[in-house]
Amino acid sequence: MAAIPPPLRFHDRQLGLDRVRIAGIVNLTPDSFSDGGRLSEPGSPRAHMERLLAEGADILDLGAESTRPGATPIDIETEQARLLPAVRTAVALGAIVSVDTRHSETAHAALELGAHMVNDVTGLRDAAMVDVCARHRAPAVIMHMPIADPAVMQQHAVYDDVVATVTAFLTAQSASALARGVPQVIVDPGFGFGKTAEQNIALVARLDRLVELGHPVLVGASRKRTIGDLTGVERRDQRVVGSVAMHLAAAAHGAHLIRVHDVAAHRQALAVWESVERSGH
Ligand code: HH2
Repeated sequence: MAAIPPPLRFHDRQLGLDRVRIAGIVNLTPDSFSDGGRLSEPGSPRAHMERLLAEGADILDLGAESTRPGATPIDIETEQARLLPAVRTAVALGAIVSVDTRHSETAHAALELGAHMVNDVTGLRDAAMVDVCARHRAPAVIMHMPIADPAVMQQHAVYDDVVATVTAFLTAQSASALARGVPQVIVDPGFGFGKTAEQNIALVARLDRLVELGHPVLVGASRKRTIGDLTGVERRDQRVVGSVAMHLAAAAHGAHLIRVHDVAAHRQALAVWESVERSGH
């Protein structure tokens, strides 16, 4: 068994990784593929965040720009107008707040408001994003995508060896981020980001390769296309069981954090799975 990475250290607290931690997804985008804009009505994000926390989310991951395949990008002003009020609310609720953004200006503004960490789906390719995380002493999620553009990423799902390519990218990006002052990094294979179902499955099956890097590992498969492909379930909100199964497989292969829409279902599944894992038998 690989050693447990040290706790995530934030400006006002720590989060131990001796058990699998749940990041609850808060989509503040009108075109989010999973929530279908449900959260775009005023007043609703707060109730949603309260529910995720009550269900046992360890972290809230707030994002305002859809990164679904083919999504159109939004400008920074629109992103911040959607995101920052929710960051304020999440901080006031006492949550550990992760901001899912690829814009360093937005990450900076959110961290100034008390957010705890940055989740960058473009894998800290932007030097300004590295500087913001370093300056705020904020841990950062480095996710793999083959090209830093969700609009065309599916055209880049071509790898000689997807596990080797993703491992090499995350190794290089983490070393460079740490060298430039980011205090801690979390690595993420980028399930569904410029990858086929088979490639996503390979990455979970060989998650040990990422665990060996010694950083916390995050997997986000929640309600994604691959879960639909594997189960034949078209409706995203009906992919909960498939998502739980994929995340338990990820946990069995060493994931420390999972990013999910359905916190209660995952909390229940982890309670049962961890009872066996941790029983010492
Ligand atoms: N997946 C999505 C968004 N952010 N961040 C990390 N670290 N890992 C992921 O796998 C990941 C992510 C896409 O999922 P979702 O939030 O459900 O959809 P949308 O693109 O509409 O935000």
